[in-house]
Amino acid sequence: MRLTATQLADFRTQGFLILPELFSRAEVDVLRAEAARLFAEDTPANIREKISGEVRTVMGLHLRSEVYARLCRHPRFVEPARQILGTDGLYIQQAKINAKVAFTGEAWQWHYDFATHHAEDGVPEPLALNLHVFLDDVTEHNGPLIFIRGSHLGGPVATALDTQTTSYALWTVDNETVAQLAKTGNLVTAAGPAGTALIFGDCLVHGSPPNMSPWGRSIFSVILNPIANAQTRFARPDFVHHRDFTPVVPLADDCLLTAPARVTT
Ligand SMILES: O=C(O)CCC(=O)C(=O)O
Repeated sequence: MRLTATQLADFRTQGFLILPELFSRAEVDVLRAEAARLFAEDTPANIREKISGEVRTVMGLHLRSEVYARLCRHPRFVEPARQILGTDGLYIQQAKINAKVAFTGEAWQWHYDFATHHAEDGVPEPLALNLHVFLDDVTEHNGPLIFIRGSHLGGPVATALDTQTTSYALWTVDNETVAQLAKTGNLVTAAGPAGTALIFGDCLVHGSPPNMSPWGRSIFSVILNPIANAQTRFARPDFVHHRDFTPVVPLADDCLLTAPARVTT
């Protein structure tokens, strides 16, 4: 799969792409069935919400599941990432599902990914790409991601470590900066049916509100980073920030539909 010249230009100016129907209903069904098994596991790699105790994030996916190991190497993710970054030397920096359980799923504060991966893991430059696929229909009601269009254009903005708001420590952007950036870029809700994909850059400011709707929301995320830009600090566990810099090699386009069920890597 190749991005068009228009998509590449949009990515550069907006900082993100929304790709409807990148994955089929049959592929999403495979991912959802496997996700149910992973959510039920009792492991430190399943991060729980501060208030409800429900699973908020399932981390280290590619180490726990053949299906998700394949998704991280899916050509519909890897080829656009190679195209945007201009290199085939990419590795898996992080692979997770972020869930927001109906009525109780908590927020993700305003942030951009590089701030945390730079401060906590010593990633040198804001080059990594975050690639998502919706495992549920995502609407304005069930806690969608919200992007500030073009908020990456001036480079990394100031951040501070927030260990209080949720159970997951994050370097976050303050309200004044968000207000300033939103004056220029405005806010864009990343919504769409299950199977929709997102690609966004390391300095794009984004967040998501709590889910007070009766509909759950799960989104898969893989961050691909150039091997030449790998972490220089190794304090966080492997399932949070992955330490294997082996280059991702794209698999066959039907790799999800041919995946053996319930086999761990
Ligand atoms: O799942 C969400 O709502 C937020 C995800 C996010 O901020 C990220 O993947 O960087």
